[in-house]
Amino acid sequence: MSLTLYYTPGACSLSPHIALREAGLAFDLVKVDLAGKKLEDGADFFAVNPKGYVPALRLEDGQLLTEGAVIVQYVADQKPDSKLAPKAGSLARVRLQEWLHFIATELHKGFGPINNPKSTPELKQFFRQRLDARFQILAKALENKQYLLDEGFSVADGYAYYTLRNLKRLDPAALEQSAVLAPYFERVAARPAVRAALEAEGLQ
Ligand SMILES: N[C@@H](CCC(=O)N[C@@H](CS)C(=O)NCC(=O)O)C(=O)O
Repeated sequence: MSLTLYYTPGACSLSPHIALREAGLAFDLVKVDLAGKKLEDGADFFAVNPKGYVPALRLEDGQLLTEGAVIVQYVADQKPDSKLAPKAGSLARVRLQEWLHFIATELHKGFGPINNPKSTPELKQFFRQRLDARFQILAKALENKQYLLDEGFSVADGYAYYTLRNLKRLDPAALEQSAVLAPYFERVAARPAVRAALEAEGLQ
């Protein structure tokens, strides 16, 4: 059995999708309709992943791995030569985990209350300002740097790229006007593995 990534086009499953392609691993893609919780063949997605969300990665032994920030580290560790993550147990690895956790909890999940139709305009404004401040932290870290880790492109950059796509959709000017985040976004987007992932998901 080969690796299988359960994904939804443009969702946060794009991050492990990028990691799988950057690592050069063989894998299958299975599309999930998140609204209907169904696979393309009509199968119940909850039967695959009881959590009901993407990403989920079926491993070669049949186990299911969930949580994007963890899946990308598993993928990186399958191909250490691809240098998508520093060695497990090193402080550099903990720094990567620090970024992945920040991206997951502050950037990725920071969009939820802004996009939630039940949020009042005041709440949306509060969460929008907070999210902008969090993206400033990302921008500050990327000043004079190509990628988040000194070692070069890592799985954290693939995940950060996904959150910047969300920012671009929410407020294109916020990304375009950032002298740091705009070129970083283009730099990641130009990577062959990222372009291949976007094309496979039918995205631009
Ligand atoms: N804790 C999960 C959250 C993943 C997540 O938010 N997935 C979204 C797509 S970006 C989803 O599938 N949402 C559907 C739902 O929650 O029902 C992770 O970090 O991987």
